[in-house]
Amino acid sequence: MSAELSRLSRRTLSGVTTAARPAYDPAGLATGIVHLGIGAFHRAHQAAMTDAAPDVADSGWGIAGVTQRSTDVVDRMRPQDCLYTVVTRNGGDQLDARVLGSVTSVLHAASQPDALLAALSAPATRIISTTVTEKGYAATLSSRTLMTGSPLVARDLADPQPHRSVVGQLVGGFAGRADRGAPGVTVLCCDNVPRGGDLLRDLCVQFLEHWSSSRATEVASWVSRHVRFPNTLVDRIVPGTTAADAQALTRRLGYRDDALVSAERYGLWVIEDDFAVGHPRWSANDVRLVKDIQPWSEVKLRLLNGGHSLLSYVGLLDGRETVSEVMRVAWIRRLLDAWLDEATRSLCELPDGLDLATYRDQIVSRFANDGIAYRLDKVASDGSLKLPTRVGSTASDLMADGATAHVAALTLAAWLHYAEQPGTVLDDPNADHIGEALGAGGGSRALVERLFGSHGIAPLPAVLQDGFLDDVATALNTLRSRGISAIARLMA
Ligand code: CS2
Repeated sequence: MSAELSRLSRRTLSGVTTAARPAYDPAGLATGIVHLGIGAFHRAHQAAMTDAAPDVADSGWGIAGVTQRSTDVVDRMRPQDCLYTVVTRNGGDQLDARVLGSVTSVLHAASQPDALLAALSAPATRIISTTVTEKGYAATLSSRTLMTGSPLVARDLADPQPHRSVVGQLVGGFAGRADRGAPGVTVLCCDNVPRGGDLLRDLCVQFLEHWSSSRATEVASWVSRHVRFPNTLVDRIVPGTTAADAQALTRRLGYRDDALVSAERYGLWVIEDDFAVGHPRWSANDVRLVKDIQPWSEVKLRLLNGGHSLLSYVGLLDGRETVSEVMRVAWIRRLLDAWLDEATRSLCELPDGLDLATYRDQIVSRFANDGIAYRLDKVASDGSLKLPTRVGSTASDLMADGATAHVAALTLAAWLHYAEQPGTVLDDPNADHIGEALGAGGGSRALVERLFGSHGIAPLPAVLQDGFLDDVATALNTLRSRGISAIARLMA
């Protein structure tokens, strides 16, 4: 049926009556931001907040979105002049739909390296932002080091105009800016990586140290003088839009939109106020500018993201499919409460202006939102990268204080037990190594060591190496011998 409907574009925009339309003329919007990784999350989060900024058009804060290798987003957005709809729902049948015009173009990095480097080094580009997921930085997160041997990084290190890896693209852009005498630029890392701005700066510095170009020293000095890397925290639950969901929404909206994104209504972006040359006048409801991100990011990564991970592995072992579905299982809800208590106890400092009790209630109702279907297997992906920062950090602050971290231990054990189920196909950059570790035999403690030991696949800090890893092995033994119903009984 959607083939008969007109497709969203600048030509058809004036006919849209079922969704709010941009408050400015998208055709005249100039570009001031280049975003690496224009997936659903960016479109529903940073691009939506920038679209709503009152000076988006006057100050030229349009976004050139970059997709790395797949052309899927290009095919979805270019025929629509990069217009797309964000649908937000808080449960029930009510929805709020908005057409956004803040994306001005979509570039395909693999086939358009020159256009990419030109956009990154354009004098009008004042912000370069990234959402490429934890694995997209080609870094060992535990030691915060660039994987100089990874194929894309290695090729970029040998190239005077690097453009294949994310860090190579940034450095290629900086070199172009230095050449053109372009102004400085702010880099915003918008992934769930603690102190992601500091990480990206360190990775760029490491790249420059290994770069074969004779310009490496000159560009390094330009970067230290002209580039800011404030840390940020991003928060909005954005499940991928399923075909069935897209079809139902198309019917309600009355036009075809192949780039539509659905998300929850809640959205928050916290950014350290350290910009090289300005930023959009984002609404204070959307964006908080702060001095130090650390307390914000610890609260969110531990309570929300850690809670998500716990629900995903326990829920999958219990045969469930979505986050809102597991929230209706009474014992899992109680387990989430136990996690929220544990994660709260681990916090060293609370963010200024955040009411923790309200934030906690919000997490529970956001997870229970049945207006969005967030699949547990999506949250379960990339556990080897996600778990140390969400759950390992919680456990290490608790254990350093002499406290226990039982729910953290159970979460890690549930991940391993989920991974070893016969039907599981792990979506994780370390899937091969994890498969080998699972196949190596030797009992639960040995497996836990291969995963989380100091030289393991997802190494945890020294303070967790003894007692805590024993707790993970004990929880794994319980799951192996008595299954997930043992935990259900414990929480009854
Ligand atoms: C989730 C996050 O998939 C996951 O790992 O925990 O994507 C989460 O939905 C976002 O960080 C919410 O801001």
